[in-house]
Amino acid sequence: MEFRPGDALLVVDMQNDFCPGGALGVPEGDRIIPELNELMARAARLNIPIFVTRDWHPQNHVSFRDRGGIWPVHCVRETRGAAFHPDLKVPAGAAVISKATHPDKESYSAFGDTDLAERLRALKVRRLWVGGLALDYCVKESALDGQKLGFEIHVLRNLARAVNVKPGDDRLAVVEMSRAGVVIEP
Ligand code: VGL
Ligand code: ZN
Repeated sequence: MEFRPGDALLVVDMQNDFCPGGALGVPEGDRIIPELNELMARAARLNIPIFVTRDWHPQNHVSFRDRGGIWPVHCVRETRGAAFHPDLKVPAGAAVISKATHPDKESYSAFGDTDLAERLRALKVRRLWVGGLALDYCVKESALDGQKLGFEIHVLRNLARAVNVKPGDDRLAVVEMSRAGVVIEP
């Protein structure tokens, strides 16, 4: 792919807890880091805005099993598990977007309860390239929301990995995004 003016790059939840060995490890989640690093470096050189999200939960977040949710405790803000993977090279100018910060609200989407849409509009962004974790949760919901908000969304399939709670969730996510008008890039 090639960046052009009006583009932005969104790197979703490349945090320790979503990588193998983490509290909610996504299979091969760390394998996409080198290519994401290259892409972020390329975007930075071209002055393409970069947004890097992080799941940033309070310790009593509603998505955790001890509160009736479906997930183990993960990405508790300020903890090691919530930190970006140490190999991820976030360029100096990138903006960090923290999401799902409210104890009683789940938000898989990078657009939920954040100012991401406003910031993209302020930068005159029309097209958004998306990669990261997890394809079947936060990447998918961010892509669907972005599309609804009027951005042209391109998901970089090879720069994302799925949790696959059920086998095939990755394929379902791709179908759902395609149907909504999201472009799935190889
Ligand atoms: C995510 C499960 C729970 C994600 C966040 O980033 O995809 N998945 N919280
Ligand atoms: Zn979460």
